[in-house]
Amino acid sequence: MNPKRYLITAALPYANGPIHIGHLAGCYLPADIYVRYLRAQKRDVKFIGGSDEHGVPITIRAMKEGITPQQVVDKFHALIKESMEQMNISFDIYSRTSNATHHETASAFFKKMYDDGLFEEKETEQYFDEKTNTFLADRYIVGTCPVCANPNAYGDQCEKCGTSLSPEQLINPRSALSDAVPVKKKTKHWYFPLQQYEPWLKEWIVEGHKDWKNNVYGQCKSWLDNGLQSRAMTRDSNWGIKVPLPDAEGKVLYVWFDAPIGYISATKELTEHWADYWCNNDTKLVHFIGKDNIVFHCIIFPSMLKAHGGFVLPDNVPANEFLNIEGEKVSTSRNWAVWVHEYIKDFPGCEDVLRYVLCANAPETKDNDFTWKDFQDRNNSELVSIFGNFVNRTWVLMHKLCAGKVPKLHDDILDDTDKKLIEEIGNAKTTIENLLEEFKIREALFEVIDLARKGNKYMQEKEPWIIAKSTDDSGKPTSNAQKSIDNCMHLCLQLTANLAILIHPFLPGTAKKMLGMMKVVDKILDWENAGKIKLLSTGYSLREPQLLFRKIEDAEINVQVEKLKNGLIKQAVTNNTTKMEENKSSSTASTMKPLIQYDDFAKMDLKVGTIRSAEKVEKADKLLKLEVDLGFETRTIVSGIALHFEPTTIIGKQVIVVANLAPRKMRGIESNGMILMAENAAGKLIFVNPDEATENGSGVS
Ligand code: B3M
Ligand code: ZN
Repeated sequence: MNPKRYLITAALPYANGPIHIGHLAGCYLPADIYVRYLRAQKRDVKFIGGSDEHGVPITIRAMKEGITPQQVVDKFHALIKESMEQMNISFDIYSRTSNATHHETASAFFKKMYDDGLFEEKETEQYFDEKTNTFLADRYIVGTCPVCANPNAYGDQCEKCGTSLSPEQLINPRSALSDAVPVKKKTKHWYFPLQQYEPWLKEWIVEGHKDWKNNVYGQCKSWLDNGLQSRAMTRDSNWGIKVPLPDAEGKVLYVWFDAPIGYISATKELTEHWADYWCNNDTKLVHFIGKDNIVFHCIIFPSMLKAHGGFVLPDNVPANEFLNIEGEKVSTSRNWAVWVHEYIKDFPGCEDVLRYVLCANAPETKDNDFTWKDFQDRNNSELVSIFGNFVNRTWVLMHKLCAGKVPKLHDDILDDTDKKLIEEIGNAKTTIENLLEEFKIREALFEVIDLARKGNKYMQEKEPWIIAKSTDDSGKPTSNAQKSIDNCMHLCLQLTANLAILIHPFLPGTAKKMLGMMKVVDKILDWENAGKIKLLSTGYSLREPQLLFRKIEDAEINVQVEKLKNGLIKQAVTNNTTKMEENKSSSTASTMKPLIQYDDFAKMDLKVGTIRSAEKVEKADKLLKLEVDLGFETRTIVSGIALHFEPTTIIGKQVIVVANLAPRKMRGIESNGMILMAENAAGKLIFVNPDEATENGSGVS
C-alpha cells in the first residue's frame, strides 16, 4: 500500500555562497527526480526546500566581506534560488530561515521542549577569543584533527576525514577570526540530552530501519554504538533566532536546531494543510541530504521530533556520498568547484546535460568523480548518439516514409522482433519504477538509456529504408513493404512516447521538447501511460524533428578545465595576499642573480610588440602560441603562460619581446623570441609593458 502523502525535503544549503555541482548531485537532483516520478504517479507530494541563513558559515562570510549577515543571505539566497529554478529543481516552495514564519515556528518548538523540561541548563567553560570578544563554537575555531591530523579542522567537523568534532577535541586550537590562542570562559547554554533517546533510537534505526542505505545505516549504527551525549542547542551570537527565554541576552538557537525545523516552517508557508503532512502517520517523510548531514537528520532531528511529540518521523534518509572534481575533493575555499550559475551561463540550454551527467555519476554508494572529459563523452556518446539519435532517426524516417503521420500497426504481420520490442517497453516501466522506489536513481536512468539503445538496435535490424526500396511499378513501396515499414515506424513512435515519459523525471526539458514534436499535452507524461504502445493514435500528424542534444566540442571543455585551474590560481593569489605583505621585505633580495656588465645587457635586443593572436598549443597545458606584431614583422612566439591567461583576453596587449633570442622548437612549433613577464610572490604572472601605447618595434633599453 502506498502512503497517503509524501513529504520530500532536500537539505537547506547555507546561503553563504553559490551552489556547485556537488550540491546538485548530492541531494537536489535525486530529490527532484524522485519527486517528479511521484507526481507522475499522481501521488500527493510536497517538495520542500529553502536556504539555511543562520550559523557561523554566514557570520564568517559577512565578517570577511565587511557586510552584514543579512546582506550575505539576501545575496546568496537569491542566487541559489535562481540556480535551482534554472536547473529545473521543482520545489513546491523554496523558502528561507530568516523569515518570520520560521522564527516563530522554531522559537515555539524550542519553548515547548523547554516547558516540558527536556533541556539541561548548564554553565560550562568554552573557548573564547579575547581579541574579538567571541565565544569560539563550531567554525569559529580551527585546529588539528585528532583523527587525521588535518591542521585546519573546524570545531564542529573535520572536512578532510568527515569526523564530527567538538572544539575541545581539536589539537592546538586557534581562533578562526583572529588566529589568537583561545582562553576558557564560562557561559550558560541549553543542552539536549541525546543519551536519553539512545534506547529508542536503537530500536527505531538499528532494528527498524535496516532498509536504509548502507552508508546511512552504518554511520548511524556507529554513532549509537559509541554512545550519545548531551549537545548544546544554543550559541552565543547575535545572528540567529533569539532564545525565547528571559536571561538569554546574546543567545541564539544553534543553527542545527533551527535549520531542520525550517522544513516544517516552509510547509506552513506553502499550505494551510501543513499539519496533514507533518502530523500524520500516513505521511512518508524522506530527507535527501549529503553524507555530512547524516547525524543531524537521522539522530538529532528525529530525537527532537520525538521529544516534542506530534510529528511524523523520517521514513528514509537516502544520503549521497561526495562528488569529486577532476579527481580532487571539492574545495570552495580553494575555488576547486564547478559553480551552477556559471555552468548555466557557459552552456545555455544544456541544463539537462548536466542533470544527466550528474545522475549517471551520482555518488550513491561511494564518492564519485566529475571530469569535463566524461561530461563530454557522456553527452556525445550517450545523449547524442543513443537517445537523441534514436528519436531523430524515428522522426526523419516517419516524415520520409510515412508522410509525417503515425502509421497503422498491422497486427497480422507482427514478427518476433516486433513482439520482443513491445515486451521490452513493458518491462522497462516496471524495472525503472522499482529502482526509483528504492532510490536507485542512477540505475534507473541507465535503464531508460538502455531502452533507447534497444530502439536503435530494433531499427537497425528492421532497416525500413531498405524495405522502402521494394517498389512496385509506380515507384512506391509495395503494399507488403509499406505494411512492414508502418509497423516498424509505429513501434518506434510509440517507443519515443514511452521514452518521453520515462526520461521526464530525469531530463524534464528534453521530455518537454519531445512533447512538442509529438504535439501532445503534458498529460501523456502520467506514469500509468508508460509501458503502453497505444499512446499516439494512428493517422495523427506530427511536427518536424527538433534537435534534442548537440555535440559538445573539445574546445568547450578545454575552456572549462582551464577555468578550474585559473580559479585555483586566482584564489591562491587572494589567499596569499596577506602572506605576501608579511614577506615583502625578504622576498626580492633573496632571489638576486650575480652581477653582470653593461655589455652583457646590451647584447639583448628588446622591442615593443603587440599580441595579434593567441591560441592553446595542443597537448601542452602551459603553452600558448602567440603571433606578435613587431612593426617590421610578425613573430610566432610560444609562451608558457597558458595557465594564467585565457587566450582571448590577451589579444591586443602590448608586450616587451626579447627579439634576438635564438629560435627554439616547442611542441613542434618554432618560437622566435620571448615575452617578458613579472611574477609576484604568489606565482601569478603579470605583463611587463610600456606605460602608454607605444609604436610596435620601438626599442627598449
Ligand atoms: N545548511 C549544511 C549544509 O549545507 C546545512 C544543511 C541544513 S539541512 C536542515 O551542508
Ligand atoms: Zn580529520
